Amino acid sequence: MSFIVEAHNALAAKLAERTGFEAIWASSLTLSATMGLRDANELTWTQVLSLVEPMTDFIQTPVLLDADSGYGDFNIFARFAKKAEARGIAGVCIEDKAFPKRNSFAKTRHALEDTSSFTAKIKAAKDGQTDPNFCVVARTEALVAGASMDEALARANAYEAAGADALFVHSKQATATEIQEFTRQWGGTIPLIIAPTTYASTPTADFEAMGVSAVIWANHALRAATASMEQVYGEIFAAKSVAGLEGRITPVQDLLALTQTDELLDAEQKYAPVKPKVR
Ligand code: SPV
Ligand code: MG
Repeated sequence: MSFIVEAHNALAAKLAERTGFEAIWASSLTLSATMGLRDANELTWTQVLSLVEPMTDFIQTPVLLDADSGYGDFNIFARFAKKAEARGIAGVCIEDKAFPKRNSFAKTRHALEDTSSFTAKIKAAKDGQTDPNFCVVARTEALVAGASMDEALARANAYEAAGADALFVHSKQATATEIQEFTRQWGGTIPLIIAPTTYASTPTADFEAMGVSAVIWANHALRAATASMEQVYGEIFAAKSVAGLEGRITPVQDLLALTQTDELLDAEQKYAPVKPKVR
């Protein structure tokens, strides 16, 4: 089983890579949140690409980009997928929600897109790719939207038949019961991906036993960073001082190292050495 973790910027992606994660989830929820936006297609697709490009520039680990419902029809999504591939993004994930989508955990109605429009997006993106390793992951939100298990299974089968490289089945339940039922009934052959955010207490070994190929921990880095920033802001504000923080926060030298400042200093010696003053 593979483990994919969320990153919302290049620095987070680098930390995830250094930790050893096999792939990065460029989450629409967390990318939007870092921009002060709702996870509701408020970010435009060109903004999404601009936000993810520094991640792929900075790491070698594959990035799976959360492309919401594809930002439009088959044509828009195929264009998006081409641009993503050109920027070194390993794969794009699209979900079968109507545009504009809402985050799966937003307490609202979740409208599904009809299967034929959605499969057209999968086919157009697959037909348009030039790198054979580029992936299109199809995500069904049927269970999130309150549709039946049969509907979820029928959609999953249609997405596999349309050429999806993997299937992501999402659930907002507090337990893995419906995911378990889905995996029991689904006869598909493409890898199965899940994001256990609400059913996080299910042991990972159970997912493996269900035949899940990859788990996405979809938002935990930004949530950790948010909690940590709130804590530190609170302490600084209360103390009107930063005394006592060193040792508990990342040293400045570590930030310089993370962004390979040494490499710049070496280049400086080579290309722009400080010349001794002529007197
Ligand atoms: C995201 O991380 O943006 C996702 C997963 O799409 S979820 O927030 O669970 O919808
Ligand atoms: Mg998303």
